[in-house]
Amino acid sequence: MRPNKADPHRAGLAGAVALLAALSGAPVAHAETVTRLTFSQAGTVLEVTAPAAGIMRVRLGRGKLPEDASWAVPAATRSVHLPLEVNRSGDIVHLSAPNISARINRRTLRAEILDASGKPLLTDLAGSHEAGFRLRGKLAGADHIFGLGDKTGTFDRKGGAYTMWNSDTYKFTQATDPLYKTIPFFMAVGDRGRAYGVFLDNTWRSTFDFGKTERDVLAISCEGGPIDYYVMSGPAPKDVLQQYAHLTGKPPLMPQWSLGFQQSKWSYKTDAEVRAIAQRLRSERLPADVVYMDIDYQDRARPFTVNRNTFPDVRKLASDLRGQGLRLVLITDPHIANAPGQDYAAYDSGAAQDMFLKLPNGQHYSGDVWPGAAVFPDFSRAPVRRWWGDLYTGFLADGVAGFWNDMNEPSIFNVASKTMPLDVVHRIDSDDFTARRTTHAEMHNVYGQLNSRATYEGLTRLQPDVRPFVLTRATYAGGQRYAATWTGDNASSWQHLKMGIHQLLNLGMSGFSMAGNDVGGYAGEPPSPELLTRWIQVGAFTPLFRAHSETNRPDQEPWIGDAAHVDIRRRAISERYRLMPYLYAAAEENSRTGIPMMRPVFLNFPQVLANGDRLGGSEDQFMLGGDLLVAPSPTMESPGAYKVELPGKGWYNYWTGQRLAGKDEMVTPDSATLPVYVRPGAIIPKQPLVQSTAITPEGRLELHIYPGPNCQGEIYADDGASLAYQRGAYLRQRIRCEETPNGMKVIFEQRQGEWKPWWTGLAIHVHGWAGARSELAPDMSGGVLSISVKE
Ligand code: NBV
Repeated sequence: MRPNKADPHRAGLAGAVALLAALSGAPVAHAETVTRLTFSQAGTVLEVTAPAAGIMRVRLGRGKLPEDASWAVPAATRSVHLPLEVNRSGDIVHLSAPNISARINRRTLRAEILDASGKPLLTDLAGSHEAGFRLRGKLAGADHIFGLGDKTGTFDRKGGAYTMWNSDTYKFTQATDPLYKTIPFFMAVGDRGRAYGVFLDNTWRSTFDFGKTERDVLAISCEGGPIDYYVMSGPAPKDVLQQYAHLTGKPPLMPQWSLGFQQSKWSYKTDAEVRAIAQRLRSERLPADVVYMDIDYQDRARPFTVNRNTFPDVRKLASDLRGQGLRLVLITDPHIANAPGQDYAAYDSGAAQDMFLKLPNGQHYSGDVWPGAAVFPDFSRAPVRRWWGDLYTGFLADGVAGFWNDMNEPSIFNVASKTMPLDVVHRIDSDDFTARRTTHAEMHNVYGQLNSRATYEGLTRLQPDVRPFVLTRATYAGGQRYAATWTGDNASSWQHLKMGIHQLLNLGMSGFSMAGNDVGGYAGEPPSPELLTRWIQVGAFTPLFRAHSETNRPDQEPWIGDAAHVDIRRRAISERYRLMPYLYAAAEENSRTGIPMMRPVFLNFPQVLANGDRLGGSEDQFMLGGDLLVAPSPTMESPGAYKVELPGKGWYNYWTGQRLAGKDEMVTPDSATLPVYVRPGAIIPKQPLVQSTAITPEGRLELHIYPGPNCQGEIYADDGASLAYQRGAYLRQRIRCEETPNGMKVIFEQRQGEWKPWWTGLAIHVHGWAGARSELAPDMSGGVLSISVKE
């Protein structure tokens, strides 16, 4: 995509085309292969590199190339330049790297990126370079567009236009845009799941128009910053997500407890209230791992303080909760009270070390938030992030397990813009950026990401062998390396429940797998018992399962309402704990590959996309891992029957274990059961019910086998909390099954890793086969088990 003031079609533009640099050393005129190609034409410079197979990077600038630095793509990834094979024919220079190529017109500098077979993916149309820039491109084979983070609008972004500007959007709706996060990455998916991706690494305010204004034309407008984009050639949707993860990073494996049920509310206001919540979770036998403390635990809403009247001893509270298998997560907002001379350590140490953002006149910028007037750390400086990280020392010593970075768009009260003035000065001093001053206009969209990075890096430094848990509201591409996220201030409505699923699916396709919605809804009218119940049922199958609601609302904990509802909710939460080995294996896979835990059906089954516009009937379904398909009603609250279309024949009903006779199923909604199906060929590990991941299950690991093609599953286990798994203390084992004339062989492949898991043996359940059940000794070293029972 080429922006240019000059008309790109005008013939005879002055200036010879120069192939400026060939880092391989050989002059291009005589070389077949280079590692970087730079073109210059009429004052515009364009450079093409291939940082990995299937990925092309294009940078373009007026006069010179933009700075080669990024908050999203680490330097080590950007500095790899694969060899490019160069072929020239007239004005066209064709550069090929493995699985991707680019065609550059050296006169117009128009770029076209092609896939491995030479089919165009993104074709540059003329753009412009006035006041920022505008890129236009033709999107080939883009029946559907996904990604762009948390945005609502429609699940499939095709035909829509979206703005990137991190915003505190209380009670957002389907029409609200922008929202909290900026992830300028999307994936285009066409027939039979042929996919490619585009990532514009630019933090400035921008808009993405996917054919809304001009049919089939992608238009990206940016208020400033570099033209620096990557095209990923797929070809499968999973390949694109792995290519994007290669660029922007895979999420760390989070502590296993963060996959447990998390109970939050703004706010549990006293030590006694937090204890009562913990007690009630246990007495109601509602499995849970986390209780959150929102802003009211603080002294006058000042971050990194505690109100000692209401919370006299956080250390004792944390330790007593731990005794009940519960961990504490505390909110720590980025706004530090502007309170000089008041013995407020976070302010005093920050001011003394010049850590806060300033106005152009050199004064601290001060804006109103919870503590009243507040100052803001300049997270674009590495020393500031270090100082911020150290602020967690006390809470860690108290035994607090995780931290919640809210309000980091940053959100400011009492101003129309809801954020800080654009001329606030940031002093970038980080990574491979040139140390320089810039304005908030450049840093706004990355402020939340850098806030969560400071927290994550601080926790890692302070407790090097403990996996951090950080939850952030705002972020930028690549922020998955530091934090989990949630979709902010949703409302308690059926529509939000449905929309929230689409938000999580798109977040998963934007690098953020560990994401959740406030279960039950945060704002508005409180949820009806039915809505709360269904939300808990759905939430139990989403990666981050956190119930949360705003202040001054009736209680919304899972025990609210009549016993029948509480019972359904208890069963949903308990089922998640039984599925923990499966869930944890999906989290580990995500951290290793970038494939999200929660996925649209087409990610696992691209063939559902064969029929053009539709998503194969899967618009309102989602998958957790590779084997479970969750199918709530498309109308959510409606009692009407609906058809569940499954990707192929022979799926199983998760709850009954029965195999479906046909391909699809008519379902009549029933509040007690959320329809969930299992892939034929799945092997799902489950464990005995425990009330917390802190409790080691006793007995056998269950392996649920659902006979079918491609029969396989995986077991993954480690200590759930430390980094010992990186030093070999893990267990990974692939298990396959093969049907034999009178039964089945279960094949345990060679185990990897040294970890000794908790189970004393395996209990094998073969579904769809009457009475097929078998117990076996805990020999996990590999081997074959024969089961000879068949209906
Ligand atoms: O800290 C209070 C709330 C929090 O409960 C919520 O989850 C955040 O999204 N926070 C917003 C600040 C509320 C501002 C009105």
